[in-house]
Amino acid sequence: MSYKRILTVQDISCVGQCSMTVALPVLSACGVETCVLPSAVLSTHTGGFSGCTFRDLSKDFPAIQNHWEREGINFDAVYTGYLGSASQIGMVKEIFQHLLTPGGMTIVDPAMADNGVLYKGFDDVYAQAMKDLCGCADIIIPNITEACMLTGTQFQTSYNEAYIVRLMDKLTDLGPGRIVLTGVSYTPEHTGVLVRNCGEDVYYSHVKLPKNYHGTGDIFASALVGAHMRGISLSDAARIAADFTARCIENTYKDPAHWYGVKFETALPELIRLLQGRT
Ligand code: PXL
Repeated sequence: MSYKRILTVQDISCVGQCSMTVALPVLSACGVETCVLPSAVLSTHTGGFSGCTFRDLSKDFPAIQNHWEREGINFDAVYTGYLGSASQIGMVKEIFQHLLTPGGMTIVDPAMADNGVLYKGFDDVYAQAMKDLCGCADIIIPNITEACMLTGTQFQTSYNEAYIVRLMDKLTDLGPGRIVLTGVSYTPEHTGVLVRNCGEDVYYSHVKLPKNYHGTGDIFASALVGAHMRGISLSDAARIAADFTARCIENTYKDPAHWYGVKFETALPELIRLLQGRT
């Protein structure tokens, strides 16, 4: 297996088991060297705690990028998640242009919304800037809410396959070569992911567990990116990431005190097992 180096750009939510605090361990478990650029530091994530602190780190980006360029540091992939501000998104585009190895990959999880609404602190200007970033990416990993916001589509809680295919077509029109749409659920008992790879759609579904948690989108995206960086095809990486995420939820939902995230650490051995012998 070749050893790849990735840069992930997302926030540090100090408490909450999401974004950077899951991306770093999950990518490391996948055997990928993981460098980090924190977009912002928050005391907790914004979903369920009240009064969290927020420090945008955009001002540090140019100096960090310059230093890396002087050192000749570059990356096989840049993977972005929750970003600090609309103006920071422009800085991320600079990073895409200057810090990738030739043929390096850009992967954008437009982490900004769920259940039909934007996360606290984001607005239309941010959503428009994210749309622009998605247009520059090789792979995007939106959920259905984000896909609707990126494409100006009315969000629906119930839908059919034609609605989802139309959504995928509109996402394709934005420009990314490959799309992994998450949370695609055609029956109440199942949920899944739809992967569009070079015009071909592959759907993978599994049993829906009884609770939703913050951070599971980040866990899915990190495992997907880590598995794909090992050389596993995007659709197989999506299966592995979906099975891993389901296991994280399974290991958590019976503990009502653990409401703010999933106990992903307990499922890391399962992720490593799913990857074994694959590359
Ligand atoms: O998991 C997405 C996420 C990441 N970072 C922060 C968040 C959220 C979701 O609410 O609030 C700070």
